[in-house]
Amino acid sequence: MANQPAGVYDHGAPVTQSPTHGGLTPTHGGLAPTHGANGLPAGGAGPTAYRYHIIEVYSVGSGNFCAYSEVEIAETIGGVDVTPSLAAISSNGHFGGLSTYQPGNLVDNNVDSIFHSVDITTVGGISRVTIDFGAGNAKIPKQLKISSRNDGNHNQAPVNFKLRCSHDNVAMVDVITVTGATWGTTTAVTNTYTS
Ligand SMILES: [Ca+2]
Repeated sequence: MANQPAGVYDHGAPVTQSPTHGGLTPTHGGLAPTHGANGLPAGGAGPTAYRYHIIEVYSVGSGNFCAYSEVEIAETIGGVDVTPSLAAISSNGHFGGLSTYQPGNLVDNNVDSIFHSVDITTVGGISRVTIDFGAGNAKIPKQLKISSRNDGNHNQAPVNFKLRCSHDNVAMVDVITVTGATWGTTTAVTNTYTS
């Protein structure tokens, strides 16, 4: 610098540099995204676990009341029922507000205790039972079993219904859709559905 006139500087030939991260590849390479928009599964992403499992019933065999005795959910076909220890199961209305008809009766492994809805025409035509597995305890909805009542009103069992699932109880995805379920003419029939 001392030998150069003021205001003139020799910067030398331009230096060609490669990017400083040269040679490094992304560390997440090969991982595919497991979720689509809104946290719901992208097509073909494989089984997804959900905190909320919701049974929505749109029609029953007879009348305007929906009643059934048991719900079981398993994470694999033929797998263990994950519902019995549940503390959080709710509905959009059970008959008379009576404990005899509360939704918790669906997960007590007893076909003699039932969930019995309010008149579904008073709740938008949908009886909804929501199972909340709790934060950090999401379950894969692979298999659903529903059992009808163990008495003469067994034809109150769901005919058109869905198992819907959600991470936040707001955005729902239809997991199982059943149209025209049949329950035979006997009591406490168990039907099995898979996703
Ligand atoms: Ca029961």
